[in-house]
Amino acid sequence: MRVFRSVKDLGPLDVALKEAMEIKADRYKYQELGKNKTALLIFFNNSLRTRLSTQKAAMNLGMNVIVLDVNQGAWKLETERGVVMDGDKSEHLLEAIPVMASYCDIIGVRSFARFESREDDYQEKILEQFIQYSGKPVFFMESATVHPLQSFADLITIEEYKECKRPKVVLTWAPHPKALPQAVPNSFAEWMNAADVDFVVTHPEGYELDPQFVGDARVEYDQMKAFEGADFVYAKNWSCPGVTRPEDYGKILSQDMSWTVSERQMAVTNNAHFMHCLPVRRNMIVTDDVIESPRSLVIPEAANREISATVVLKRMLEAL
Ligand code: AN0
Ligand code: CP
Repeated sequence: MRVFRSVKDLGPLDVALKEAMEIKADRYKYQELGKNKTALLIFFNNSLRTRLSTQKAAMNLGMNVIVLDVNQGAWKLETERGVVMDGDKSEHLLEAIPVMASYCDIIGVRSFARFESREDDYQEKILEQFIQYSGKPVFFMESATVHPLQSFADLITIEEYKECKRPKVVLTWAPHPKALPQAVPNSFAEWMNAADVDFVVTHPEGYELDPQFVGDARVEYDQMKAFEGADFVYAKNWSCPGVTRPEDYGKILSQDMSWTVSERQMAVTNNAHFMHCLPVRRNMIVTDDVIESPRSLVIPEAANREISATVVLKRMLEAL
């Protein structure tokens, strides 16, 4: 595997899930694979889980790891070609990428949506430059539009906790005080469409996800109706994807607190498990009671980030 951004990059999901379970049973099984190989993890944005779980995954495989927080100590980077660099940015991404690549074998990049231009974000301008100019395998650690390591961990978690063959999985929008990216719901929708589940998306009008990710998934604007009989409830806030009105891209269209996941909605589910990628704002996205309930999977879900990252790095090491 040279690039990891989409569910398609993994190949057949049953094979990938088997590999994940094998690694979960013995996470050091491939500790010789990464000997004298270096992973470079580059963060343009904050992280707790991705940073720690991906480092741990690389160490499971015997790799060396370098972590760079671009905004803390590195030179401020210009990302647009053709700019006269007379401002506060000292270095251009076009030099920085090959320099960084020269010190490593595999590169992970976190670079969130900037919300300056829908086109720039959805064209993945930053990650595409890493793919083009690094000459190294690149995996996405949440880009402008996708978060595949999260969705893979979510899929592993659903596989572990499902109580029927084809569970009903509901992705629900929930309110949040800041405009958040669409990367998590985009990838979750993409992965659930590829998995053997009954998938439903619910959100207020105007929050329609990009068709390239949501595909033909059932969209239900009535949250209570969507929750009926659900086996898994996956909550997430996202800002306006700008599908129906491009001028609203990245805006907060609703802060309707009736969408906060509480016992009221959970009562109509099939005793559903609650999921969220974290970090989560309590009593905005989900009530204390629901996130603390025995049906909440937020901690095992986060723990599975180590497993999804180990599978991805293993696949990339095998292809070096
Ligand atoms: C980010 C987001 O919503 O994309 C990261 C989630 C993994 N969340 C925040 O910025 C709070
Ligand atoms: N879920 C997730 O990616 O968390 P971090 O932003 O803390 O890495």
